[in-house]
Amino acid sequence: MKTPLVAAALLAFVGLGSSRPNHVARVAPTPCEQLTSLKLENTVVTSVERVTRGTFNVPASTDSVTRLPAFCRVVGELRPTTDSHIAFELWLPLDTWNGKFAGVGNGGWAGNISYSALGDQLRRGYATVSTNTGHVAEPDLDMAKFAFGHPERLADFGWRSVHEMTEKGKAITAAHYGRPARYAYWIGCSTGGKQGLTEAQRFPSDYDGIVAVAPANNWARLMAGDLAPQRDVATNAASVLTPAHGRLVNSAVLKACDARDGVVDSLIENPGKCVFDPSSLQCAAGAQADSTCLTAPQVEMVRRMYAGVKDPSGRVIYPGLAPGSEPFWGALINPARLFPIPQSYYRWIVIGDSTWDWKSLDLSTPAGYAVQREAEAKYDPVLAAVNPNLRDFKAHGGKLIQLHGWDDQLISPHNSINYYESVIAFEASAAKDRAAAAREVQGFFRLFMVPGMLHCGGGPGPTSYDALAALESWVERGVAPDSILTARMVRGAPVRTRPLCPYPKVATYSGAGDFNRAENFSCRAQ
Ligand SMILES: [Ca+2]
Repeated sequence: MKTPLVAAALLAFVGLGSSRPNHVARVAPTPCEQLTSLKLENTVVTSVERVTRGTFNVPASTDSVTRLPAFCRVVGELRPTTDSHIAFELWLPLDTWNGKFAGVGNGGWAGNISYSALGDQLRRGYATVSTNTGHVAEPDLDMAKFAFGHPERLADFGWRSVHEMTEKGKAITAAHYGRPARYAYWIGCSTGGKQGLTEAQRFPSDYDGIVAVAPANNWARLMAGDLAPQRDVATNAASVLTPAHGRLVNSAVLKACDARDGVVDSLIENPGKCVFDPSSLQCAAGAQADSTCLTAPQVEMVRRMYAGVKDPSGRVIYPGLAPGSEPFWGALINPARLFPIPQSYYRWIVIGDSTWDWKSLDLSTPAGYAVQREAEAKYDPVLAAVNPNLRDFKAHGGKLIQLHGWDDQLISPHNSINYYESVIAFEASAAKDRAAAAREVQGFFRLFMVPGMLHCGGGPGPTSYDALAALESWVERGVAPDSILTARMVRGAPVRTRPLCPYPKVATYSGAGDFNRAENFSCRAQ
């Protein structure tokens, strides 16, 4: 058997760092059935199968992934530490390979293979890989239980599993086709967006292009940002906002800010510039509180949602949600159905006590904030992806497209702006002026804010876009995205198109023509 030796040679070759080699190493392809015999460090290929075109039924689930081309399904486990059990799946197109490799991301605390995302990339012709990040998902408050007493599993989730699956996924891909992939791309949202930024920061030669949507990259502070408003409504019934109140506030916000962008279309192109005072909705003295006005505690709650979570000195430690997102706040502050991702984090990782009451953590007190600071110091090195130094990624030739919905109801859109600005500030600190630094960053990293988009997709705006196609053009043909076309689709047809603009530019109406057509907009700084 010479296959293992060939694989070892290829792994060494791929491991040199560049996924875009000048000399394509061609060796005899390894058929699907023989991929179990590959010898890869800390890796077991547990099964392979040829899957015929059509529908793939997700294991242990009623879900299915449809319209797939035929592929070789590689199932395996990565064991970089003695406590690591990182499941991965690599899907290799049998007849439709585009010569490229795509890693796909996870959501929340992960714990599952992202089958639907694998299907998306397989349909495009990619050899594509996903990992469960090293644990099997558990529900609700137990989502983060996997890390209790298992620091290596937390590291697998935090940064290691994606790098491992990428390295080994590339090696298996190269062995199967007899040559390495020409380009490698990352596509992920939320935790998947964080995973993409983690790769750019820690393993800058893993990917040539990264799409990072709504990244949960400022992890410890995001947990604080999502916990604090939940605590507010859980401990003070007077601050609860019903869906009717959400709609009430949204109507007033649109009245104040919709027309600011020159188009009355129920969309706010730049919520960062929207000035709205919720006290304008406060019930008149003596009036019956109902869904047509807000009580004083409700006004205060609306203010908190926009302002974000603050430390005891009043400094914002995680930004709030944007004007326009109010109808969707129930995802976070519905006391009947709270959002467990941060509660599970504090319970199992920060406090480490299954009997701990998450409502006892008041971040606005010195004692509560001390818990937060200690957790940041301990876990940001494992879980966060906030390093503004992307120079090695840039030197590798990497390109990064980050997107964030302005109506995101779970992760503040301002967090993406803050990260983007931090990368510019880092460059500017090297004795350059800010404008020059911004231009330099635009050469490899662009942020696109998406008006009317919720967390990872959907929402009232035009939210159907193809960021990967824009990234492919940038990486493979050097065409930087000056805008990305987005559409609102109704029954498969576009009813509104707009350009998404590289921040800080905003889609600006020309003043004439149909405002539902992108050609009547241009990207301009405001
Ligand atoms: Ca508007």
